[in-house]
Amino acid sequence: RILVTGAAGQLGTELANALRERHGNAAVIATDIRGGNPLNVMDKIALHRMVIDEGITEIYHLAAMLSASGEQSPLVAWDLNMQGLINVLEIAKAHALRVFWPSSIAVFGAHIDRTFTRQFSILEPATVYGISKASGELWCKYYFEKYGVDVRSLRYPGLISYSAPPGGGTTDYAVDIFLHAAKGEVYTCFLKPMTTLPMLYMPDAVRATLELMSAPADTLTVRTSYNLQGVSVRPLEFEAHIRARLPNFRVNYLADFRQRIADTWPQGLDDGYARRDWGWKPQFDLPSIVEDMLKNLLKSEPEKK
Ligand code: VAH
Repeated sequence: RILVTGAAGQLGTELANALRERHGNAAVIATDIRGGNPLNVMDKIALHRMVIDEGITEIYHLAAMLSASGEQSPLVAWDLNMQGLINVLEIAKAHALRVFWPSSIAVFGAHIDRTFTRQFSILEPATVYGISKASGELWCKYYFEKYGVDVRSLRYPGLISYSAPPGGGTTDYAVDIFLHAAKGEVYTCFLKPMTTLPMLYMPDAVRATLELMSAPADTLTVRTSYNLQGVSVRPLEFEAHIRARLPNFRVNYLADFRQRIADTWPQGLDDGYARRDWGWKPQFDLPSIVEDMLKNLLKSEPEKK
């Protein structure tokens, strides 16, 4: 059976649903720090008990604190992101479990080619979240090489989705902008209009994850974490594409502390290793993302009286 931690988050919600569709509801144990099936990944005993009691054979370990929240509580973010992962890797070693763990473009910082960031570039993250993800990648490679733990990882760009609200990410403006547009509200964007960031539509991110996890182990040549590129977009472009569909939509730009975080991140990634090793290819471009987001959000918006 499959354990999903952080299953109430933006990615966790969708991955848990996709895994249920693929393996059946009974095959997936979706947990989060709160909710019906509470699990604190910092509690190694509780995690171990759940793995044994539920007959877990695979863990999607998504519980973590994202970049913006992490900058508000650096040591809490470090503890959760690192101890949570090490607890999972230790239990995976003891029970020969397969593991998926999300990394992020946040592992990159200074001294890289930001427009086309290669798979093996210098990792010099400027956020605690990025430091924890860069360290986590090295821990994953260590447990793979030293103990044979089959742990796999993806460096996600910003994720765009409409089902679960994002929590504390610097790229979350790319979700909030759609939520405001669908409600007919003005959106105040916390990044400057020309801030280019790599983004990925959630259906592409979920498919990439399931494709990576079903690839034969001997075809994978990256055991830190695979770069993944979707579309590189600026807030101004989201605004223009949304306004083409909703002519009254307006955006104000008021950069905050998250601008400094975004300015350290890549604007586009070289995902050649993912394409070569397991056939990765995104299916959504900016127009189709805008179309699908608004179609789903407007469908659920009560008609303006
Ligand atoms: C964040 N959405 O903004 C996450 C992600 C690349 C960004 O890691 O923190």
